Amino acid sequence: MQERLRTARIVTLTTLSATAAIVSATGGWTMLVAAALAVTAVAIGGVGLDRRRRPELWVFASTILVLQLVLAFGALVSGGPRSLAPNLLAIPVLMVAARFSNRGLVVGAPVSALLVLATTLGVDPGYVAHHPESLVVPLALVVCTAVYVSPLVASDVRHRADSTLDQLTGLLNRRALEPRFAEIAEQAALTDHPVSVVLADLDHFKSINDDHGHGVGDAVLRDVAYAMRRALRTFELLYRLGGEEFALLLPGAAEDDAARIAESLRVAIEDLEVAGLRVTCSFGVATARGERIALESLVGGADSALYAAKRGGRNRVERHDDARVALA
Ligand code: GH3
Ligand code: MG
Ligand code: MG
Repeated sequence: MQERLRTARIVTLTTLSATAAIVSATGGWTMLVAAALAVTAVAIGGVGLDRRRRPELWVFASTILVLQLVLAFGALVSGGPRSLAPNLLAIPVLMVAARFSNRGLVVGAPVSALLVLATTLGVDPGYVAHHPESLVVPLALVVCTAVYVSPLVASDVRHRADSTLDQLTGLLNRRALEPRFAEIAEQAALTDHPVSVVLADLDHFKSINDDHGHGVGDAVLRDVAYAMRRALRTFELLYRLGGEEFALLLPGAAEDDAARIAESLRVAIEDLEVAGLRVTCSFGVATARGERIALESLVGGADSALYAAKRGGRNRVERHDDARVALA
């Protein structure tokens, strides 16, 4: 998400800085200082985000809240209720909605509204009494922005929740697996063709995150997914189950075919280099045929084979039958 909003963030900050520069040409240099503060805060706020325990809170405190305070400062030094600057306090409301959904709006919008009150009514109540538009216009902007953006954000969140595509890798996700498997199982029952499932789990992936940061971990996941996709044919369906775990659905593939395909993926990953790093992956293969092919038992078989591959030293392919022998 942080990535998706990068351009919007840069354009917004540039626009606000240009606004401050134009205002400072006639109204004093303090606005420029405010803009410089905002840009610095947002730039620092983005540093090392990957390694923070609660990146969301950090973004809120270092980006949204700082921007709100800087805009309020700009409103104060440019004339409080006499200035148009309190109107700008609607911008962080949009930013908080885009970044945090409606949870963030509940905090971000009231903060902007309070700052509008503080920079108008709090500075010169007499002026506001004679010019109520100096308070109600920025307040209306903040309220209407929050009210209008809220259902849009909610629908975006719902849309993403319904999506069958994994955002990071572009692969199909777990939600897409079940309905597709049901179709394949139905066909297999009619034709008596085998169905294989391959589970893949990257080896020691946690240490990549720990040693090089979450951003590098994500790049590795993207490149590994792409390398696997390229090594497969179009009807061999690859899913990201979550984290560094993938599933491959192979309609019509018997044990040997599935193990061979898994081996080609293992080699494709082994040959890959991402940001100077090398990764390996372990695979578990299970095959079923006949009338009653169940996703759960097939995935369960592939999972115990995968466990055997991990126990056997990783960077290898194990079959469910082999796994049973290995686990016995
Ligand atoms: P093993 O060889 O036994 O599989 O060891 P491992 O370190 O790969 O296994 P473990 O399951 O302990 O670690 C999985 C790690 O995957 C933990 C988590 O930090 C990381 N992870 C999960 N989802 C994501 C993601 O979307 N992006 C990144 N960068 N890391 C993720
Ligand atoms: Mg795992
Ligand atoms: Mg792993």
